Amino acid sequence: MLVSEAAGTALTRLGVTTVFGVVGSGNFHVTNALIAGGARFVAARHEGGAACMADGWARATGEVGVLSVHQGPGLTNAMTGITEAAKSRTPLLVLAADVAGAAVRSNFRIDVAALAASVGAQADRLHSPGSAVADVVRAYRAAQAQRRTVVLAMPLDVQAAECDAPVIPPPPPLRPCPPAAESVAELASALAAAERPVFVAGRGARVAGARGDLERLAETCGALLATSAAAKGLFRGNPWDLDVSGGFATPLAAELITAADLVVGWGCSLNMWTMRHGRLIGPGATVAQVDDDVAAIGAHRPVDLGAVGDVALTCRAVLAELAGRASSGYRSPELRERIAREGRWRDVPYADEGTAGAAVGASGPETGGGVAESGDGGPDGGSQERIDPRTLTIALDDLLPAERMVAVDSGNFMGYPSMFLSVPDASAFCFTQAYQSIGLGLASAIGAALAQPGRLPVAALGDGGALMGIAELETVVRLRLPMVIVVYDDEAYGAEVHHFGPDRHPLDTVRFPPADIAAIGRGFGCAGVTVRGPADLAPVREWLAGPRGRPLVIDAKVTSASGSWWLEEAFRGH
Ligand SMILES: Cc1ncc(C[n+]2csc(CCOP(=O)(O)OP(=O)(O)O)c2C)c(N)n1
Ligand SMILES: [Mg+2]
Repeated sequence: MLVSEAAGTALTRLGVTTVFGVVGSGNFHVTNALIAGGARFVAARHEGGAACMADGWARATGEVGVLSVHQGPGLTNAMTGITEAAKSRTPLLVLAADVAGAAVRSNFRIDVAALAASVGAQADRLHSPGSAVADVVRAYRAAQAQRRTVVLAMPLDVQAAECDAPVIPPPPPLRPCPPAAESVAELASALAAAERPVFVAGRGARVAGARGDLERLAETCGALLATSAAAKGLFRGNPWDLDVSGGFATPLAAELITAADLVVGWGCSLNMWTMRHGRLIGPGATVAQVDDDVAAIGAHRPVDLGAVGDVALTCRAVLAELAGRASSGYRSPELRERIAREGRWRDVPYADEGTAGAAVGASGPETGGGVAESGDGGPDGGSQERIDPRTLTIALDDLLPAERMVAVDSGNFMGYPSMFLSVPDASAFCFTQAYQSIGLGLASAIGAALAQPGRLPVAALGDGGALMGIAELETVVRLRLPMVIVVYDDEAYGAEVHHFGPDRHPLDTVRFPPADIAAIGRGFGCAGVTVRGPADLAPVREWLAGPRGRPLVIDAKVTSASGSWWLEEAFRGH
């Protein structure tokens, strides 16, 4: 058979069920071979979108995402999404068509390996017809076992050559690595001695499926529980859950983490976001870190104790070591009550800055009426009223079903959905912020939505990021995804306005005239509603009641008087 066919067949035999991409001549045959082998192909409208879909899908399933792109521009278009995936350690395989080795004058020629390496992805290649299947298997397994983003260059001449039908050797069973006994003993001693221990679990804890083990160990030593933003939702429902540590932390979480005498990062890099540049670590606190990657230990901040090992196995070993040394640690009935009372952002009082009435359910003109059946919220009418993004998000948190999948784009707005929308578990939060690119949120929401069809997908976007990634709105409509797309519309690159505004720089380059994003949504075939005050959310309630026959775009004209506190944190890193 042809190498292109053998590669597609091999991938479906390796377990590939879903492929995202944009098809051109160079990836046409391999994509069709994947489909013939039983995989589902999801056509995106831009390779940047396809890459984010594959990334979002991989995050929400835990499996290898697969992206198929044309040579040259197909790959360069996908690079921002690939970079986000690589920096997030998403297991992702990019099937990148490439010109033939001898085609030195081809206009499509780019240095695929250099491009991949420059963004932290691993480069691999179909080297010859005889090695092609082995090359595919190696690339796929590297993505899977090492959680790497791998760009597999597929030269056209190799793809068009004949090879034997693929024979795929079964992989040897790979087991997670246990920690060294000394590390277990050190960590157990530190926990036994701690009076106020806090666990901060990250993506590694989520990937290791360590929730139960961490909860049991935390119970034994009286630790409070928190997560990095990437693992938001991991301890959902646990009464000792402080939610996210870092810029998005509630005042209570920040207070309690700062007062800890031992902070243990579990599969968590303890980076500047999660630790607020170290300000969440109190003076004299001991910092410990557990990670299966030795390079991660101490990479972002000095640690007193480092244990190399799988998070779940290490946790279990420490628990066994602590037998008979249980302590109530940080936990007390009073604190439990405080967490229940003040533990969520929505419990924190704020002054509503909205101009159309502060309370949810307040009376006012229903500018978006009739959205459910007609899908037409009607013209906005040019009102100047604006809704406070906190009030908007709290109202949405109440309206949206608990079984939801939340994907968040980047920008000043991003803390509102991240802090005020709860998620049912860590796999229901898609947070593509490793590269801090705007414009990824909508497409990653599509991938995540396809991964977990039982949950209502919610894409939370800024107006800038929404319009940057708008091409994939057609994909949402075409796939009939019952998605809620909420756009925090401040008619600006708000992050830049708030970054430079205080120093009185001219801001014309980062401000825009009003755009009717609800009408743009309707143009794509969505229902569209403009929200300027709490009362305008009535059509959202109607849409949610069903039949949700088309996606819903909410153009929320939000107040944006001052920059957000988490953004000030971010700018320290610039
Ligand atoms: C691809 C890309 N281009 C530019 C930037 C710089 N940038 C960061 S936030 C931002 C503004 C985003 O605007 P919007 O999506 O409306 O969100 P807002 O900040 O207004 O809430 C820009 C341009 C970026 N992060 N990524
Ligand atoms: Mg904006």
